[in-house]
Amino acid sequence: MSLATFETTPAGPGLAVRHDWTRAEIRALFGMAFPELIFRAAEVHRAHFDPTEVQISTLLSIKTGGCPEDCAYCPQSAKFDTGVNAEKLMSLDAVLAEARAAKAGGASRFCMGAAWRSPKDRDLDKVCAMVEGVKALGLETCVTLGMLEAEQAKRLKQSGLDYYNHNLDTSPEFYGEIITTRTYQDRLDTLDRVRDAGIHVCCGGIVGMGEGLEDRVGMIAALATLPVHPESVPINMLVQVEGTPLAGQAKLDPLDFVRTIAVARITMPASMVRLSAGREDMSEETQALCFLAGANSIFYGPKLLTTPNPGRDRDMALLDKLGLKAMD
Ligand code: SAM
Ligand code: DTB
Ligand code: SF4
Repeated sequence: MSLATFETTPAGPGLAVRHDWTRAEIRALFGMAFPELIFRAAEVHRAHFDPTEVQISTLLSIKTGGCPEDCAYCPQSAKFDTGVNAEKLMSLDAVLAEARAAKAGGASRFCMGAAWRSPKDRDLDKVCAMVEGVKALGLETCVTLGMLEAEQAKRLKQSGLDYYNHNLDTSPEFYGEIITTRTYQDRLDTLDRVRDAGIHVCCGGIVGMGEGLEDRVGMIAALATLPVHPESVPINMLVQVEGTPLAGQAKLDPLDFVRTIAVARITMPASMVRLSAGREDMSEETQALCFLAGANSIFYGPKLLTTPNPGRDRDMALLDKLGLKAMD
């Protein structure tokens, strides 16, 4: 489909939520003149959201390191020597103390991550108790625990879980270069189980892993053609960690990161688009362009799961400078 056809989409630019995006259309978006692409994305953004609002989420690694998977980007894989030690699952009290602190710091959403291939049933009981406790504090809840069985997804739903994060990470073609211990189809199956259990889906990917433009096109196409768009789409810039196979990878041009955000916004107009990992090394100008291109969520607080994120003061100063406010 040519750009001209896209321009004449009956419901107007970006107002319709479509699931039939073709790679050709998505490629055409990536290939647009930068100002035109950003204008389109900003137009779609304001049709669905208040463009001056940004959701503030806090991340906590509830179970760090020692993961049996081989994701080439990840400092928590037991297969790479990254200096991240394997720890036990945190206690409920310790998690709730962190959640209270996150709320006091202005977060409205609390995301808990575990370095598992998939949760064991007895661990899932403990995570369900954490979800219940965090929700009782008035925070939105999200967990990322690896692959899930249908029954496990139902149990998480019963505990009140709002979102489950499970990323497709990249295009189906490039995926095998990054992960060999589970398949793209495994990921899609988990996403189906999460969706069927009635939990909101948080699903996105990583750029800057040495993928080509066509892989970024393929990643967005995979997300935007899901039968229901993920309600939340995290776009991560690879955080290069010494000891992982992707350390020393050529850096992606920040403008190509901004383009990926813009194309995610245009193709999934009603989803939250998260400017996720990679902000520690990102200029204020690049982040401002991401907000202009439709990003409306950030991870807030000095640590992601194991790697640094900008400090709270630095982020508050940036939001203030840009006139952006925290979403309730
Ligand atoms: N183990 C679970 C899984 O992989 O599904 C949950 C935790 S895992 C750390 C969550 C996501 O973080 C990954 O899917 C990946 O997209 C992102 N991630 C991990 N390491 C990263 C890095 N170095 N840079 C950017 N994103 C990263
Ligand atoms: C997501 O897409 N990004 C977050 C969240 N989901 C769980 C994780 C980023 C992790 C960055 C590497 C680290 O700190 O270990
Ligand atoms: Fe394990 Fe998740 Fe890291 Fe992959 S991304 S190695 S599954 S913690």
